[in-house]
Amino acid sequence: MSDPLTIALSKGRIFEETMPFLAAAGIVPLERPEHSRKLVIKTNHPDIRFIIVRASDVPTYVQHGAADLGVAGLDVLVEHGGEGLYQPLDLQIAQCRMMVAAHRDFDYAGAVRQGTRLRVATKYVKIAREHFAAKQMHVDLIKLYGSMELAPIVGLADVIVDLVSTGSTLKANHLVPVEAIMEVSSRLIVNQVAFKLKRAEIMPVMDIFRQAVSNGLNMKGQNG
Ligand code: PRT
Ligand code: MG
Repeated sequence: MSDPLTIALSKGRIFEETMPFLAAAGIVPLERPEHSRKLVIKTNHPDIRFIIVRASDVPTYVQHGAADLGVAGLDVLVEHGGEGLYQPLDLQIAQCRMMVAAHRDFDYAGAVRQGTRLRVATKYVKIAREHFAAKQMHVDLIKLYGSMELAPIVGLADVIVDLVSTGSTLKANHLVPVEAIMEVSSRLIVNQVAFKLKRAEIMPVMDIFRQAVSNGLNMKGQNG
């Protein structure tokens, strides 16, 4: 018997929105990550298991072959760089938008016009750096690991770069989106070496995802 295929997922929206794709092929987890502390989750399919890791660690596990496949947001993939990864499929799940946001009283357009040097707080340093470089704006990047919305309120930064889905987090903190950077959705990723060596095992799993995407299953699976 060969090793099971390992699929790296993060708990929360990625796990929840990925399950319908596999359920369509009769593959279901034997446990739910939110009800279990287990980080390795078996499925009813003897050759497929999940590992539960931080969203930003999914590409790293797949890159190094600790997982054969994974599901990761485009935000996470751009920050990671995509080395060693094959990205065959946009699953169109966990959709959101990378945006620049500022306090509602901050004159972003004016700052851009005047070439003001902005302080930008973000978890997405690479995306932010490339965005402002393309606009030929000089910025000081401040790396944060969460709660970016706080930074403009307490004067740590002029603007933030963060993901926005409903916009309610920005609103609750008196922030407004001032510029869109990119549309974000989650992708199936595959270890490039595994794709060659375990092609016979991986192709059927990729086909399950591909079929489910073309059937629009991602829309039914969305939980916001
Ligand atoms: O939470 P943790 O620190 O462990 O990691 P994570 O935030 O990276 O993981 P998770 O599971 O929250 O997100 C996984 C992926 O979901 C991300 O990499 C994105 O590709 C995608 N996604 C989709 C989102 C959102 N929508 C989203 N709204 N990720 C985060 N958010 C956050 C956003 O950062 C902000 O704090 O939700 C807040 C805004 O939401 P709204 O609805 O108030 O606009
Ligand atoms: Mg989160």
